[in-house]
Order: sequence, then C-alpha cells, then structure tokens
Amino acid sequence: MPEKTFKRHTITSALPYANGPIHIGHLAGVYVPADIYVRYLRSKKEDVAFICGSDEHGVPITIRAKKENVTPQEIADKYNQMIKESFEKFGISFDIYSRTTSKTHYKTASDFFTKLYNNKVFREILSEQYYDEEARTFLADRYIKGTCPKCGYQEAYGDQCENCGSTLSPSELINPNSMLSGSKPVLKETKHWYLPLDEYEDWLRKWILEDHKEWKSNVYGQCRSWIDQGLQPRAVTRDLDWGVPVPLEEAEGKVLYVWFDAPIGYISATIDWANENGKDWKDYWQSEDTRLVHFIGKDNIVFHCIIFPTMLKTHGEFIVPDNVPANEFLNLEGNKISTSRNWAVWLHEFLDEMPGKEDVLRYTLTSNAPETKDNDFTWKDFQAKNNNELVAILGNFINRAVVLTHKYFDGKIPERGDLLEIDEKLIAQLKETPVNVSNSLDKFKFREALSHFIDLARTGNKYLADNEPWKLIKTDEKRVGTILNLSLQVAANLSSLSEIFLPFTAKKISHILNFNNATWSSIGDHELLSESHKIEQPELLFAKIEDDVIEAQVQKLLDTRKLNEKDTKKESINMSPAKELCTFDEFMKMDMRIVEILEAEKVEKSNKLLKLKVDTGLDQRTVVSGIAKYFSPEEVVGKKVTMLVNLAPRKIMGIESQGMILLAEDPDGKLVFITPEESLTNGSTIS
Ligand code: B3M
Ligand code: ZN
Repeated sequence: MPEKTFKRHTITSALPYANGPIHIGHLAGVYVPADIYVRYLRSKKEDVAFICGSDEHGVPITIRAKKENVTPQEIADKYNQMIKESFEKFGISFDIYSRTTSKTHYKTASDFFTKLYNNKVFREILSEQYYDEEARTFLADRYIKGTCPKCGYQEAYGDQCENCGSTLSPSELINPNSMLSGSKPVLKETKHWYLPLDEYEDWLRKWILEDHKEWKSNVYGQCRSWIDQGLQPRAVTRDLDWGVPVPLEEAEGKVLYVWFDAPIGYISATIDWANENGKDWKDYWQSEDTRLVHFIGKDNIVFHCIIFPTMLKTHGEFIVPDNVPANEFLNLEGNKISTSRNWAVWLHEFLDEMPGKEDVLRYTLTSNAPETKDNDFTWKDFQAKNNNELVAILGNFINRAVVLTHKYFDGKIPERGDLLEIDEKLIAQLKETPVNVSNSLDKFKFREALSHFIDLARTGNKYLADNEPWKLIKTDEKRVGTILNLSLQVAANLSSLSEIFLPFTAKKISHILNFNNATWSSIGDHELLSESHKIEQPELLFAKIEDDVIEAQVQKLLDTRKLNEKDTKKESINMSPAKELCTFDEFMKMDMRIVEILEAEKVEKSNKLLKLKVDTGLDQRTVVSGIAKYFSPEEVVGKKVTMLVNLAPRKIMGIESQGMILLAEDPDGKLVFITPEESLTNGSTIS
C-alpha cells in the first residue's frame, strides 16, 4: 500500500481531569512527546492543530467538590487554571487549551449525541442500578463502597478496588453502602443509551488489526485483546447531575457519560480555535487528507482506539485516528505514582522549587520515556542527565565554541579553509542527524530521537577536544578558523533542533548565536551561519545540580512515605468499641490489687500462656496469663503489676488460674502491664 500523504494534522493530547494538579507522569507519558511531535511538524512547516483542554466532568470532580464543600465548577475552575499554567511554563505549545464546560462544548457534545440518536445507533437498555433512598439519587459507581470480592479490602469502590487493582462493578461488592448517606443502596430500574460496540467488532478488527499494524505494539496488543475478548455495548449516559445533559425529553436528570463527552472535547476545542484563527474546523476533523493522532497514556487506550473511533464512525462525517501512540506509565523512585498517596512530583511544585530547569525535566523525561514499558524516574538520574549530558556535553560544547570565537576572532564567524577528513566526518554526521531524528519521530520513538540530538552535541564536543584549537592557535590560525566555523555551524543546528526538544534552551542558544533557528528543511546544513556574522556573548545554558538539591527532593519523598505509613496505620486501627455502662456497685465488686510476680514458666504445649506465681499481699497463688508471645518468663519475674484478684478461679490448660493479670492493649495489639508509678506494698488496692 503506498503511504498516504496528508495535508494537515490534528494532534490531540489527553484532556487532564480538572480535579487535581498534574505530575511528571502526565508530562512524560503524554504532553512532552505530543509537544515534541508537534514542534517537529511545525518545523517541517506542516499545517497542524495541537489540541488540549481540561476534562471537567466525571464523578471524581463531584466527590472532590463535596469534600471541599464547593461546586464542581469551582473545582474545575481552580485546576483548569493551575494545569494550564503548568503546561505553559513547561513550553507545551498547544494551539488551544480549552475546557469541557465551555458553551461550544455543551453544544458540540449534545449535537453529537443527537446525531447518533437520529442515526439510530444507540440501544436503549433498562437496567437495575444502585439508588440511595436517603439522598434520593442514583449512585455512580464511585459513590458506592464495599468489600472487594477478590481481595477482601473493605474500602473498595464500585468500579475499582484500589487495593488489588481489580476492575469491579457495584453489584460485585460485598456489603455495598452509599458514600452519600452511608445507607445501604437499593436496586432500582433506570434507562440508558448504549453504544453497541459489539456491532462494530468486524469493522474495528479490520480497521485496527489489519490496517494499522504499524501502531505501537503496546497499543496494538491491547486493542487486539479487547477485540478478541468480545466487545460489549457501553452506556454513554449516566444518572448524575454534573455533565452535559442528555438532549432527550425522556432523559431528565441524566447526563452524558464523561468518557462520551470528553473526546468530543477535542472537536469543541478545535471549533473554538478555528473560529479564533480564521480556519474551518471541519478541515481538521472531516477531511480525509487530515491525519488525526491522539497522544494518551495506556489507561486511555480503549477509549481512544475503540470507543471514540466507533462514535466518530457512527456519526458518519468524521475521520478516525491514524495513530494513537500511547505510552506506558512512569514510576517514581521505584513506586507507582499515586495522587491519593501524594507519591508524585507535581509540576507546580517543581516549577517553584527548580526554577529555570524546565528543559532539564523535559530532557530527563524524554530520555527515559515509558515508551514500550513502564519506566522509573529517580532524582539521581535527573541529576546525572543534567550534569553529565546537558552541562558536560551540550552546554560545554556551545560554550567552548562561543568563548573561543570571541577570544580569537572577536566574536565573528571565522572563514573556513580546506576541509580535513575529521571535518568531513563531522559534516556527514551533521547531515545524518535530521534524517535519523526524523525517522525516529515518525515512529514516535522520542527517546531515540533525543539520543540522535545529544549524539550530535557529543560529536561536536569531541571534535573540539580532538582538534585542540586552543593549542593550534599559536601555529595555525586559519585551521582554528575552520574548526570554530564548523563547530558554530553544529551549534546553530543544535539550536534549531532544540526548538523541538528543549524550547527554552533553543531560545538561549539562538540568542547567543544571534541567529533565527532554522526550520526542518535547513537542519543538517553546515552553512547556517555566514562568515563574519557576529555572535553574542556566552550565557549559562545549564548549571550543575549539586547533591544537596537532589537530597532535599529525595527527603521530601521520604517524608511523604512516612506520612503515608502513618496514615495506613491509622486506617487499620481497630479501636475496640466502648462497652456498656456499669454501675458503681458493679465496679466496686472488683478487687484489683498490685501484686508481684515471683515465678514464671511457660505452659507446656501452649505458645500463648505463662504460668505465674504471684504475691497478692493476701497469699501467694497461681495465675495463668496469655502473655507468652509478648514476654519471656525471665522478663516478668519481679514485676509489680495489676491483678483482678477476686475473679472466680478457672481451669486453663489443666491449671487452675486464680485471678487475672490486667494489661493494657493499644489498637495495634501492643500489650503492656499496668504498673504503679512508684513501688507499692504487695496487695495495695486499686479503686
Ligand atoms: N481525563 C483521563 C485521564 O486524564 C481523561 C482523559 C480524557 S481524554 C478525552 O487519564
Ligand atoms: Zn481488591
């Protein structure tokens, strides 16, 4: 099949939920690769729309709103602003960052549903769903908690158990209860509209499994397993009061399912962008010569490869994605990033704590991107990438070329003389670099693309070191001119390539070289800077990151871990319930005294019991106590402890126990004796 040529590109990246800030995992998996790709297309002068925005519906936002006692819109406003700002500060160059609560979106999503409804796409299905009779509302899966049938965790949600990771449906939960009122929900009949994915299985099979074998193997594999397992109709409406209302009279109180409206958000955003920029949005969504690409994380694959394409297809007027380069997940210091456990590097915090290091993070996340498998971010690696690559290679190379040019040629690009083999080699690698970068980027291999970029800087650095112009200058100024000329040509190319990977650095180098970065067709050229062109003074591109900076970040995570451990303990506390009231007379019946343990030995065939001989002040007697797991016989001899001396004698393991030693037990099960603060005569009473 001849490769299809496209006239324009619609590049989307997953719409972040506006219910919390975003972290490095998001950046690494979705936004940095998407941004690199778009910058690459722009450099090639392609027509591209880079679309994103906040996903502002869905139950998690309503839960957060309830918790904070504000409206869902207020939550969405807050995080939309925050996320948008983080993206801007990291140089993620969206053409528009929209929101799914925009007017345009409500209309677009609503019209989309209506079109599918009119096309008779939906199946209407009555089903029984959990209803909270006290709160008088149907319950979203997330609003139901109960015991996980798979692992027994008592706090599992109706859609997922966060302990074992199983996907659940509310009806599977043991002892479900409503998070709204705490009451036991009842099943009640409700009607919903379903997208019959099962009817499109053949089409999906051909479209993905036959026609898109080039998709990344992790994406292709997931699609195949979804399709092979057999697709089920999916409800696209919900009983909820936050979302785009279902545009049907009989659907009062129902909204579009967040995963139905969110991808339509890409279209709504494009409409707004096109209107503001004198374009026709339809070109970007309905024209066969447009290439639609969705950048997402792996948890969104089914929605972007199966559900949304089916929606687009059944609508009838839309193109479907040409590729969905989903990434796997980024872990942090060996553990899964977790929002609820605060195990993350939040972008807004990074920006505060590491100002000016946006490109360092972009670089680290790209060189370590979770492209084919989950990957790990560590602060040590962040430091190493900065110190050993950005400082020692890229920064050092540019700086040396610039400093030497000022020193020997008054800041003017020197003339180039005859070329030696070593020069030709450099020129050859320079030429090859954009070809290699291009090949990698076309396959969405961002790590590989970045390695071609840094390799060029590495070669440049080595070229200077091998040629030693600082020595040659004494004997052969002309030769030094050639060396520096070529070095600066490489620098200008690195600057232009940086536009794609490291936009802030690109600006800096371009300023130092006093040069407008080249676009793709000129990258690889060794005559970007003309002779006697004047360059500016050097400025610092990357600063070394010292150990203490990294240690502080690691410490921050360790503190988080400690807090988490405490929380986990708190959660698992099983404080014993309060007992019934007793009367004063009942209490006074108990004869409690301070006694001394005289002897102690293990009870045979029991690992729990110690046989004690105690002095009660009244007599010496035998008591059997279940403390062997906590105390050894030697430890307890000589201790003054509290005992209920008038407990009726009982036989325990064949031994008559005449009383009971009292112990205090904390919620974690730790046992301690109750000992008088000062030594008292045996037999002292307690009242
Ligand atoms: N908000 C899920 C996520 O952030 C979702 C993506 C929507 S893309 C249309 O993982
Ligand atoms: Zn579970």
